[in-house]
Amino acid sequence: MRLNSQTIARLPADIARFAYDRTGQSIGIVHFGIGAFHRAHMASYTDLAMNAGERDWMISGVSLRSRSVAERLNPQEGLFTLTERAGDNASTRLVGSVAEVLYAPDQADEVISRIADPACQIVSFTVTEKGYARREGNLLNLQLAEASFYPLLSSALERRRKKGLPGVTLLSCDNLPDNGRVLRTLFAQWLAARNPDMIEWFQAHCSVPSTMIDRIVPRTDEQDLAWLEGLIGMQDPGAVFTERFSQWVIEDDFAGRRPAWENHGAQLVEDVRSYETAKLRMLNGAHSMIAYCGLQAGYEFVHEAVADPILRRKAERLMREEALPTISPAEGQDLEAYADTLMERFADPALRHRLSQIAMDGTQKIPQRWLDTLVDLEEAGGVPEAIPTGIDAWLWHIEDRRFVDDPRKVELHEALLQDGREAVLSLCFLGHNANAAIWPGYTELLPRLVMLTDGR
Ligand code: CS2
Repeated sequence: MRLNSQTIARLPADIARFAYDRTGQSIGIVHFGIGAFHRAHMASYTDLAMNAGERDWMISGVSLRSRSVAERLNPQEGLFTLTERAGDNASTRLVGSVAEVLYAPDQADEVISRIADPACQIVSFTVTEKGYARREGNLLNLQLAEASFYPLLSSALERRRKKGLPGVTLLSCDNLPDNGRVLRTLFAQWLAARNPDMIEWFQAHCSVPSTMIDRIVPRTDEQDLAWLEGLIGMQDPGAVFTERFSQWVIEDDFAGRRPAWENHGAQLVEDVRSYETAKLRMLNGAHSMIAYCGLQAGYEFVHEAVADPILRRKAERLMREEALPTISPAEGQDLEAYADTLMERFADPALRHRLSQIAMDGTQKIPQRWLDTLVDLEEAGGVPEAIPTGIDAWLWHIEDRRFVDDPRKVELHEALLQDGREAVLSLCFLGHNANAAIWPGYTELLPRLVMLTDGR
């Protein structure tokens, strides 16, 4: 038996579920990149909002590269369970906010018409760092952008303009600094190159707020699915598993309507920057270090790596002595307490968060997680120690071909073979000269990076 609208009635009574009628509701959100992270985060907040009586916030999920989520969710009409784990406790609830999953390469027309529908208010994104097709210095790589969401979004917004419809809010939920500004800048570059007539309308009618999103969502595996089947008495291949913690800080700048997510734990603020910097440099910075150093030490999961006193000390040092001093907290933001909570979250064995999941796409993650910290720390006269160990472990990681999952992996290996580690650092973190001019801090950083990681 498989989860769907017919079998819901046979779920055990203690599985919490929504009370709203899904069938009469319009799609108010189109989401690019409907992976586990979106389902455990934004889809959950939106489900709670509809459960509290709001209407027409059903989500149309779009997959850009793989059919897998569509194959898991469409046969069950978008329904899935969300399990929160903490220590020995787990609680499972049914989420109803996803209406469908479209596979963009086959269903471009459907994607465009969902966004160009008057009911659509928000287009959101968790396409990962590489999905933005961004080169150093916030420049768009047009060729890579072609295979991402850019052409669909641009055609859909053009259709809205032609129909005389209002603009939409573009909501990036990816781990990039200033994600709203980055998306606005890159999309404007796309329009300038491919659809210049649209630039003015886009700038005048659409808003692109920044957000900070935080929830650890390990990749679901067979063991999780088997456990769930035992609990609910049916199969749910769309299930997601996460921690209890969840945070969402959103810049309050919407072009149209939005769900009252703030009634369900989200914070709507004027400026997200200090939250975002703390999250990227402390949480994600420590995560990447734990991932590369942990793999190097032979561990598989985050909780195992932080149980190692040496790695734990390094993670503490990275967060408290290297990242923390570079962040100016917002009023009421307690960064020491934040570091305490992070260590607790990392240590929870219930999450079974694989180091290899975090280690992927290092070239896309390291600049905002480590290099920005290094630049600011050195400027303030601080001496980094944990971050260079992390860089060294990342270099070890890419030297070992078996592990590497990175969009620049071919270039990385070529640089490594021909000119060694220094060439890799300069290739990834300086780009060519044109970009070095845009990231001046990094030009000075290179010789330091080489020195810091040399001979370890
Ligand atoms: C992780 C993040 O995979 C990774 O790179 O660092 O996905 C992390 O779990 C989330 O940002 C937590 O909010």
